[in-house]
Amino acid sequence: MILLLSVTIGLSIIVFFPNFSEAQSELKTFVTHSGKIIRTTGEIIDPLYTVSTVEFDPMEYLREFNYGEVSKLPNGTTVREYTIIAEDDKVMEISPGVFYNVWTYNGTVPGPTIRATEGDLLKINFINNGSKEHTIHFHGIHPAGMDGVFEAVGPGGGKFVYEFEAGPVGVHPYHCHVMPLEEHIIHGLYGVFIVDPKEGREPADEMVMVLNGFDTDFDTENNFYAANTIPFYYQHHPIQINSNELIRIYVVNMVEFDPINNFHLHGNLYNYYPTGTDLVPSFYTDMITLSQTERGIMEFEYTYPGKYLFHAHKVEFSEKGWVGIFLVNDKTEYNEGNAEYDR
Ligand SMILES: [Cu+2]
Repeated sequence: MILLLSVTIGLSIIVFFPNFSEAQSELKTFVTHSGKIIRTTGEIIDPLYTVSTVEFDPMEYLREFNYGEVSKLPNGTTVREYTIIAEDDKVMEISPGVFYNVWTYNGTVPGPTIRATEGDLLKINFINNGSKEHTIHFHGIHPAGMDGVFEAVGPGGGKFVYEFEAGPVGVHPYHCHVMPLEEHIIHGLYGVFIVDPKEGREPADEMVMVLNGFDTDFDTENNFYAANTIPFYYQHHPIQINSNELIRIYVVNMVEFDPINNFHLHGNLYNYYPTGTDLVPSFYTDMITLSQTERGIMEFEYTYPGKYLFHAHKVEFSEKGWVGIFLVNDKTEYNEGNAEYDR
């Protein structure tokens, strides 16, 4: 009981008097990659940030789409309204024992996958609850004042409403566009924006993969790479799919520092639609190379059940976390009596 009490008091002191913990050990001065001078013990990134950790489930994120709050204008136009809140004080255990100060949209890295149909009117209520200026810059077509570059949104509850028509059809990134840009992106202020064609796409098992990396020691080189933030996650938790079922992946490369990333699929080839803007695939391949914010749509079906790797063929990236497994279930067998696999 006494132990519990002292732990509680200790924690309260750290929460309410953060300088108290700093005073306990010697502070050293470091220059970050963006030129900022920080003082830290070096043991943890920032003693202020040790009290909260981000919960993120890559399996949930994979197939989660945010269609917003839907309403109609008198002329029949669909309006989709979203609320996105930026924060920059959270810590996430991005790999066992590795804690990193993530900057988040709606509490996660990546932020929510915003989805709409071409021509819908989007209203994005942006609130900046961070300690620095942030914005949302959407890739796509919109008026200059909605670009999230020259309209910095102040910290501590600053607000801005981004309003534009969804377009063009495809898969686009969104990210903060406040300088130093690299710093705002690598900390995690990005997400995916999907614009569906009016006529829709063929039904498929759809998923989103954001290829990202983390520079945990601020030397402008990534220490970890991943599909959807957690290194090796889909290797340890294979993605279940069905044979003879169309799989559609919206893939976006958000890796900074390294000029290229790539996506190799085992035991199969995929149709690839760069940026997803064309409804006819440009390539039939098992390998695409992507520069920063380059993205596209991959479509494939597996004929043979079993376990298949997918990974960066830039081996350094796959060995540092950007690797996963598709577990292909036999559709025939599953249709005959294993309904629990049905999605
Ligand atoms: Cu920012």
